[in-house]
Amino acid sequence: MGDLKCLTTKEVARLCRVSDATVKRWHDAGLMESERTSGGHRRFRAEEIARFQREQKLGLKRCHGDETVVAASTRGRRDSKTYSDSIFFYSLLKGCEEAAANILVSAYLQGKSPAEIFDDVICPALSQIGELWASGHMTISQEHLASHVAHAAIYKLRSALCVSKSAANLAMCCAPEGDLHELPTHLAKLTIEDEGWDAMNYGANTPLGDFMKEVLRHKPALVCLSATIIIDAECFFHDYKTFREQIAKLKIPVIIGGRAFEDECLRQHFPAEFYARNFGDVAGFVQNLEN
Ligand code: B12
Repeated sequence: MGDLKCLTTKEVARLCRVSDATVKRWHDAGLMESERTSGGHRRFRAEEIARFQREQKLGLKRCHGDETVVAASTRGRRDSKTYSDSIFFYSLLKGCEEAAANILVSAYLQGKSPAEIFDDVICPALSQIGELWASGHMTISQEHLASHVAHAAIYKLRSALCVSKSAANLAMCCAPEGDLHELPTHLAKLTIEDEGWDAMNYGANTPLGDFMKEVLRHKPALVCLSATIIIDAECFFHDYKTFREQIAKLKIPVIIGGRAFEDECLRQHFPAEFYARNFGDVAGFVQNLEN
């Protein structure tokens, strides 16, 4: 857990999706506590805002369906780590974008790093969605809805993250041609940004040859390659060999990650400076690069 953060009135307003004046009114009515800076400005402790959001059910009001159904099913679950993790899963299932976003932002405000949120909340929930789909308990449409809600919630989380405006280091991320899974490279990008770097995500289904040209143009300090599914292994292997040769000349380190690379035999064909099992690994590698 990182340090708890203090928020300005404007930041609280943005998180709660209300005006600055509304936040001041809530504060003056005693609904939320704050401290004052030496200049007399309000500063809100993150856990106080998380409490307020939970109590006021902010972010839940646009949720579809019956929340009690979600709560009832959650009580029966024993495999999720915490109540909010399983609520996140049900928010995806039920298409509750606001609730899903609220859980992620609250976790962040309580001091979890983005990498921890990705590894502990988002990935397990999507794994469960994938299992339901694979076992025929969920239709493709339902899986699509859940994935879209996850994407939307992550975009909302990003708006709460402190992203450095002019970072010295750049990382470039992509997933290879044929792989349509968008989230891994997006999460890798956000993880790297949270370490104070700049990051560009070219996303899924990117031909490696094209990406190479971009890498040569921008000369990043790091390349992050994710593969969930490799459609044409022979072609990818061939393209990666050329890619790797070029990139080695520039001495740019490469991180590989993703479900496809969990196969150790396959991994041997893709030499890289680092194999990341999760986003915590990515954050750690970036920190080491800086030291
Ligand atoms: C959403 C989804 C889709 C969506 C993607 C939409 C989109 N715009 O992104 C769509 C509908 C396109 C899709 C299609 C398919 N999918 Co799909 N999909 C998923 C689902 C539910 C979530 C994927 C996701 O974003 N996960 C979030 C990532 C971050 O988590 P993760 O993959 O578990 O990754 C872990 C690690 O590998 C690591 N990690 C992952 N990536 C990276 C990257 C880096 C850099 C690092 C450091 C770490 C890292 O972090 C995670 C935590 O440990 C997964 C289920 C699941 N378990 O994830 C199935 C899943 C990946 N899909 C699967 C399948 C089979 C398919 C299809 C073949 C189905 C079909 N018959 O058409 C197609 C393939 C399409 C293609 N050519 O790519 C299988 C893959 C099985 C396998 N072989 O491994 C899964 C696991 C479902 C399942 N249980 O069977 N899918």
